[in-house]
Amino acid sequence: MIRGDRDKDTICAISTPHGVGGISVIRVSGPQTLSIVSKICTFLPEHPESHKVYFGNLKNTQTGDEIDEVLATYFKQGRSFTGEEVIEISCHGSPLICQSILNQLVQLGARPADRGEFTFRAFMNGKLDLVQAESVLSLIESQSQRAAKLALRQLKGSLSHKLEEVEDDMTWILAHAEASIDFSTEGIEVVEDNVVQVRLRKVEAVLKELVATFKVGRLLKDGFRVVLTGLPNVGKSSLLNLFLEDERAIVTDIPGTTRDVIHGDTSFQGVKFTFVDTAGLRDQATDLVERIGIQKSYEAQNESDVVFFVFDIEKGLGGEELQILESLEPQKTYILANKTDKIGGSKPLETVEKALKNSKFFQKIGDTQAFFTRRVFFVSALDKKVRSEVLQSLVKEFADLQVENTVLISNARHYENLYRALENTQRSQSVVDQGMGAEFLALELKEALIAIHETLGKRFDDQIMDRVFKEFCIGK
Ligand SMILES: Nc1nc2c(ncn2[C@@H]2O[C@H](COP(=O)(O)OP(=O)(O)OP(=O)(O)O)[C@@H](O)[C@H]2O)c(=O)[nH]1
Ligand SMILES: [Mg+2]
Repeated sequence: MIRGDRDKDTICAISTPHGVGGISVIRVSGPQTLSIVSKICTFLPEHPESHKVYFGNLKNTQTGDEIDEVLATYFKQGRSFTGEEVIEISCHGSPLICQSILNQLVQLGARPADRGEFTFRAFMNGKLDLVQAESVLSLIESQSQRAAKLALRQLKGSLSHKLEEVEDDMTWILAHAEASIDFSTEGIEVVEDNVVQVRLRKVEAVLKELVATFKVGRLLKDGFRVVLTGLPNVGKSSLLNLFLEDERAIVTDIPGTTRDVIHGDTSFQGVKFTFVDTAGLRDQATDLVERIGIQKSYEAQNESDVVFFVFDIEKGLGGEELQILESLEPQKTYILANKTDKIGGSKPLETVEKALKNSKFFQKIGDTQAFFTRRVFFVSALDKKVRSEVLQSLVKEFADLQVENTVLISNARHYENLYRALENTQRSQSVVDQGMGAEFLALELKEALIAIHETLGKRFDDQIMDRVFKEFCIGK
């Protein structure tokens, strides 16, 4: 993919979305930028000022024909996103115009950029560390306000700083451990074990905290996936429409109306939610289409963060309902007792509790009291207020961290690395506890440090680079 030996090339790409738009931006970066662009943008002065915009006609060098009226913004080396000399050409947003400008640039010696190559160069030139490079992508792709905020804070370095603190502590311990190895033959103790333990505990605490934020971080970044499940005709599709504020799914009083899986996105308090409606579950479905729908419904449940188990309060929680409930994972299950309007809006919590008491589902719940207060809702699909009541409680339970002040991890690569660092740190502690000697401590700590360095990109190989930059598209 991205190869180091081509890093001296001057690269170019369209950095705005492809297709027709008001304007498009073509980005050119590399040592030859000014000399190449000057040939088509003859209005540029010999020594343009950095961060200044120049206006003029962009011309075809062979025919002398005018291609477009453009704005060219100049960034001098060291003061651009990539760290190289950069010119951004804003032209009119026609794919044809963009393509002919790109053709011109390539003919004059620029090379079309690879995926993420601008960000890659920013990383190689020390403008960003790897965590920040990844946050550029998260920011571009963020689908909710909270996700965008999280990405922006990471771009500004919140996570990087925290990791650098961990790195400092690890380096300190490692240096002392290595010194101890050198002096061990002379019987000199460089640092006392308890001093090392204190530092290790500090590192462990920070890593533990970060690793634990991944669940929330990932939900903030990707949003919640909520699947509605239950018997046919209980009101799953009606509730989907209510949550999406859109008549997305067909609602009828015929059991077995929904057969396919229906998705829709919505956002609440800056968090993205994807709702998934599925076929009602029933054993006696004889229709092939419905049976396939039911199969898909089970698959959707497995892929979800949260399951809303919906039942009809008028019918109550009978054997069939309990059978479905027992197949669900309690940690991600919410119970929505629907159609309360039919029983005069009452909320017979005791009845639900009683029905659940003898079920296997109940036995799997740790804190049953908390489950009943937080996870059981009495709703009516006819009542618009239900949307905010239920979503509010989800946000509260999963995402109500002070996003502004908490450093969260939301990227699987970071999670894997930090988890690895945590394990090594914990092993380092037992090495010290057991008095196994500085060599063993150094060995474990080096591994932990490698994991931190790989996260920040202070150490990398092709595999790491590929994993990070393959997610990017061309022009970023
Ligand atoms: N009174 C009342 N009727 C409801 C409520 N929710 C749904 N219904 C009605 O119940 C019937 C079934 O609703 P759906 O939303 O299609 O139920 P479903 O669970 O998606 O059904 P399947 O797709 O067949 O599995 C429709 O006639 C709805 O109008 C509610 O809260 N109160
Ligand atoms: Mg339905």
